[in-house]
Amino acid sequence: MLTKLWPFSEKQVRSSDIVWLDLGDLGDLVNPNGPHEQWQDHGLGLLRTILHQNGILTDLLSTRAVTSWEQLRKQLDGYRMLIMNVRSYTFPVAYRSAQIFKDVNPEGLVLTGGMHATVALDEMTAIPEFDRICQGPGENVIVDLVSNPDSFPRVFIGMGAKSMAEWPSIDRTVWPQPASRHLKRSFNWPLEPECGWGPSPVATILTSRVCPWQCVFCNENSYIPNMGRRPVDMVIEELNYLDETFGPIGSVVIHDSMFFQNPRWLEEWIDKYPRKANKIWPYWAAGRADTVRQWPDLFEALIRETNWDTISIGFESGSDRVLRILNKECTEEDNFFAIDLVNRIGDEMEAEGRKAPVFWSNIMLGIPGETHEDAFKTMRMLKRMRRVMPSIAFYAPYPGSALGNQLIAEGKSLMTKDNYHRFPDDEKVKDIDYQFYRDLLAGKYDDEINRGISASTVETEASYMDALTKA
Ligand code: B12
Ligand code: SF4
Repeated sequence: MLTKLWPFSEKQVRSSDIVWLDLGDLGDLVNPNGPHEQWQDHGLGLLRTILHQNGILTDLLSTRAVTSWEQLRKQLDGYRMLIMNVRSYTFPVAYRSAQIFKDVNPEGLVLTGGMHATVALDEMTAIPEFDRICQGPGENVIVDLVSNPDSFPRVFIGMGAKSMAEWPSIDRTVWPQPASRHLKRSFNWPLEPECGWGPSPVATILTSRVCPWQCVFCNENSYIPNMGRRPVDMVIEELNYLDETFGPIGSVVIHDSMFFQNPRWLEEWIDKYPRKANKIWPYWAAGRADTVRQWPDLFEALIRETNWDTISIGFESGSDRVLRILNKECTEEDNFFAIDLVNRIGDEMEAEGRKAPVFWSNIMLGIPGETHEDAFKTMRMLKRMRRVMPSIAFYAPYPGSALGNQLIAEGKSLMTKDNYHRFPDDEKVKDIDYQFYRDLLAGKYDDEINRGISASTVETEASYMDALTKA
């Protein structure tokens, strides 16, 4: 395996003529913009683990560990094969890397897969440097592909496991290391840095793969095949192993798009996690307001008994009109129910001397069709939350989602193949009055927002500009 030296050193120890290139913005593992940029790619981790377990060693490089394309060029020189997991937001970095790779290794082969291949195949096939493009899951195809790429057509459909129970635990030492002395000291790799959701170091983990809902800005179940959830015992065993081997773990992030689904699994989690985990680590995980309303007891038990401490809810909007545009299938009432429940549980836990749970509240602004009054209602909803980390972003029309595809087709998306990796406050859709939203977040309309809501609800007077989050 490649022993990565400091990013400013050109020396590499090579053990293979195949290289997996981890993707992200240049320098994110040297001098990152924020903690999320340092988090690790489970797709890369899973597939590299499978390759290594099957005797196919790969070296690792990362665009995040270099600070210039020139550095990357030198590092890529001499490899026979380049492999990449391409998501929409890493597509620009991926195709530039492939061009550099071919420049220095004209006979080399570039193998790609990942979300962008599934949702925007035309953009992938337009890059001549991509020699193979795998759509969909890759766990049951990666070994054959890397061993015998000639037996595959340029574009092909991958093969996934039926259940996450079939996935090996990721060997996390296949992940890239922090690439500066300062970062190396800040957390114990291959655990991950904290981002304010819980104490460092963080173990990120997946227990489920696909969210079954159909929100039009996301609807990942239209492009990710469904698969069985990882058994509770395997999740706990993996966390205990990580704790004993690399820990102690400070907190856990459950990366599932939708953790709060499948009540039977959740009941087993409530039963086993407190008993079998080395520690009841506090964790971040995602839910929906309507199912909180549907299963309030289950939700409360998860908070109280398993330390579900940072509750990510995709509230998105405080207006029924907009929630309908988004096909969120949640109502204002559902949102208020979830907010009031978490406020109440938080008050009680604090009275018991325990730490209260906090919302990680996902909010979208600048949704096509949203009126000023809709946006005011969203801000009012946010103010109803007593303990909240607001995660606000201007709506982004990602390919693959129904609304994203529609806006792209209508020529209204401002996201292009060169700038998919957008920041939360970038302008992403034509004809949206972004100045209004910037003023809104800066507090210019606070009087209007506060009018009509009770004084006790108005918890926050602060500007929400800092709440524009890329996660
Ligand atoms: C965890 C996660 C994150 C994490 C960590 C990201 C990271 N470093 O990996 C965080 C919180 C940081 C994050 C952030 C964002 N994310 Co995110 N994230 C996810 C999530 C929930 C899981 C990803 C994952 O690990 N999947 C499991 C692995 C195993 O799957 P995989 O990587 O796709 O790999 C499989 C296949 O693609 C294939 N494959 C991959 N590579 C290759 C290569 C070859 C050769 C082959 C054959 C096959 C193959 O095989 C693998 C195994 O089946 C997904 C949703 C999802 N369900 O996947 C969204 C998702 C990837 N994120 C998404 C988005 C939009 C974002 C943000 C832009 C959101 C924002 N607020 O703006 C940010 C951008 C971050 C950035 N750096 O700029 C979108 C991407 C849409 C797209 N078209 O690409 C997704 C799909 C969510 C959604 N439904 O919209 N994200
Ligand atoms: S936005 Fe959330 S609830 Fe809707 S489909 Fe995506 S992950 Fe599921």
